[in-house]
Amino acid sequence: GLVVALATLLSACSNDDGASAGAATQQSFKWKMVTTWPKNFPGLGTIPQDFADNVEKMSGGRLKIKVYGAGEMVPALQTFDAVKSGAAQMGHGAAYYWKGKIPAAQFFTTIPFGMNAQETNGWFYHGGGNELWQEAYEPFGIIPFPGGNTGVQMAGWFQKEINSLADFQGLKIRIPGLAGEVVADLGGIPVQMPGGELFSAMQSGALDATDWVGPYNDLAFGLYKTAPYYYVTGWQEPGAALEFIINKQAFEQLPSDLQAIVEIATEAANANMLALYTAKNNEALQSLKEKGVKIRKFPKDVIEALKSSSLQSVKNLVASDKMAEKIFNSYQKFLAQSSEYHALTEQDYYHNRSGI
Ligand code: PYR
Repeated sequence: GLVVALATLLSACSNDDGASAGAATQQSFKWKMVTTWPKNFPGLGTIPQDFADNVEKMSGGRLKIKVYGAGEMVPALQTFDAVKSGAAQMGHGAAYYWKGKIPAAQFFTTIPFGMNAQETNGWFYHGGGNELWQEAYEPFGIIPFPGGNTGVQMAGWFQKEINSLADFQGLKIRIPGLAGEVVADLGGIPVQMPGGELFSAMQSGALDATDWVGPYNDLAFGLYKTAPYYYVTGWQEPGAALEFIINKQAFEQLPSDLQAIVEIATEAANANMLALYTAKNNEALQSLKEKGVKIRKFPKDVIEALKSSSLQSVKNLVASDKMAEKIFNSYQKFLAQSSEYHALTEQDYYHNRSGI
């Protein structure tokens, strides 16, 4: 950010006299933000809208950003391409949706049995994660910023109970990211699908099961109407990080004060989303219980199999992709230290608090 800001400032000063450099900083910009969520979807969609409103207010109207829901300008899963081409200056989504293009991007959303939200934010901002993320997106002319986190998710909605590993055989489940490889390894059929299509795919029987987010967002989509069993233990998404992505050329055209406003507004959005989910998931869980949803846990041997297959899937990814290997080395070191520390603190504290 700083280097880009300085370069912009220097070129403004060297090309123009003082008066026009001053005028350049008063220039106004209109941006488009495409997203992978239905327009104003609770949290995932409303936080990017809050971001746009904050930027407009803080810039005195010099940067106006119009937010588009999935399908309004481009389909959900074309968000990255729209930002890359410059059709939209920015986007909001999740890095693992681009795993077909950038396998290493999966580390920047979530890894099965990996970091939680708190750890992910520590790694992003103070453990080298953001720099690696920028490096991974550099070839696409895109600058990423953390864009929120849902906290630990739920494992999802299932038409039938999972009593043993055999129940994964042939199971058609919507599940994003590396968890898809895990499900395939256990004999299931993973499906990549944007959130807006889940309800009808479950209703029609095209899917036997689906993950989405957690009570707050799953209630909003009415997924409890499509399957009786709600599995806890979001093994697949222990803290899904979302992303703001910005076309690099568009960002570089902003004067340094607007660049700073954009960057700080992403930080506000990132923190506020986790706070929102921390509050709303609790309330929504009570509503789902009142609706008679059957909450289930996977048997221990299923969790163990998911875990060992997850570790193998990470190994396969790392072995097949140089950038993934580089990111993994940083991620793994941070996670190992954090696991040790959190075993002594968070984990011990939750254990002591249980029953209150
Ligand atoms: C999902 O697509 O599953 C998210 O958690 C955002």
